[in-house]
Amino acid sequence: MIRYPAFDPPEYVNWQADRQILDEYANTIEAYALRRDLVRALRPAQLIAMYEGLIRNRLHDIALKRWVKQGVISKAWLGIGEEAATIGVVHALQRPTKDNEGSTDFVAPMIRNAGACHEMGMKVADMLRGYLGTADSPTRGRDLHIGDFPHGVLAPVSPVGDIMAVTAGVALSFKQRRQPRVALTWIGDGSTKSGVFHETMNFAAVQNLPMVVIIQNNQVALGTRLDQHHRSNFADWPQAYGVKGAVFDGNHVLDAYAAAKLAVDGCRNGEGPFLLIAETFRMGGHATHDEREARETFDAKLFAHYGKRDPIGMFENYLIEGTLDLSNGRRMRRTTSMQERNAECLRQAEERVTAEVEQASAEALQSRAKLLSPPSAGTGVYANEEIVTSRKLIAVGAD
Ligand SMILES: Cc1ncc(C[n+]2csc(CCOP(=O)(O)OP(=O)(O)O)c2C)c(N)n1
Ligand SMILES: [Mg+2]
Repeated sequence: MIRYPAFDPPEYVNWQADRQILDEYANTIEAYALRRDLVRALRPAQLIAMYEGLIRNRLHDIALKRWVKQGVISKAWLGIGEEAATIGVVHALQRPTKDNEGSTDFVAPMIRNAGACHEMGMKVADMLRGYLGTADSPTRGRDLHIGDFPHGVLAPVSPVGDIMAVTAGVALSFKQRRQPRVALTWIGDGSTKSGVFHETMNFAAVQNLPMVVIIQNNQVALGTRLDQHHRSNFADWPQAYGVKGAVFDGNHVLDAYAAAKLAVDGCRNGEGPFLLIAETFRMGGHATHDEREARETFDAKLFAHYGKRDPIGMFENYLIEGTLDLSNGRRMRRTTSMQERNAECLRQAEERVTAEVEQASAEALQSRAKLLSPPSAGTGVYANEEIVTSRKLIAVGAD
């Protein structure tokens, strides 16, 4: 993909694929037969959609970073370097289309999983409006935690960990209604230390809920390194809760897809819940304000290690030099002309998504004229303005 020196982590600016790491990437898919078969069954349209999803996620974050540098917003929480753990997973779900209303899966992203919102069908412009707090944003200017029920997206909950309990509630409702739907959430390595994580995992396990939990281990919680807040091996945790689970490469969109698809299918067969662990790395600060601190928090070798494993660069190279011709879906012997065709398919995909995000950014900026009106503060909340301003009810409350 095109690189953006003013916004990309330095490791990505002149990014080149490393032969040995590319071989490891291909071997990861071959390592588990069940995952390998799912990946082999993917058609060009699905692979290109995943590639577009990764690019959309990266460009959404770059648009926000540009706004921070321009002083449009004060800071942004980004998922740069962690996109595969979001995009691969969402593509394993039953996502909203024109004719499947009421039967789709449900996601509860963290703010770092913004890619889940657009891949469930939310418009990038609406997500960006969330950051601007405009009156026409999905939360009508109330919060930058963005979600949208009709698209099957629960907005992130600010106290970390609490979204686990809400997701379990959604999964419980699917089970009680006997709907073959799955609720999926991500939780950071740090947030797994909250009590609600433990309570929810146990509750989901004993209730056999159709719920997938992904521990997104990006090796850090705010400014606290993993080794400062964690002793055990996450891979042992599914067994501790008596649930099925697995580890996947969080920088590998196909591994993420396949691991999530097995879990989601398992939930539909009544084998839930599932606890998956994505191993990845935050390539920036907790948010845009502390990127320098993040560089001081970790050994530069860790940035270098993950920097060579850019989830977009790796997937792009894998597709270009693979045996699947993206232009016609045929498996073929590798040839230079097929590599050129594949590269051209991906270049066009990137061009489409770049135009989409640029347009979204311009549309969102236009919304800045739509400011929130103070009286609307009582709209859309449990106690609406009539109740709040009704003397009678206030008097009852005072009793
Ligand atoms: C209950 C609670 N405590 C503290 C915070 C402040 N806080 C926001 S994000 C964060 C770190 C989360 O780390 P992790 O779960 O690893 O997720 P990551 O940011 O790495 O994706 C903290 C401490 C919060 N939002 N909620
Ligand atoms: Mg973390």
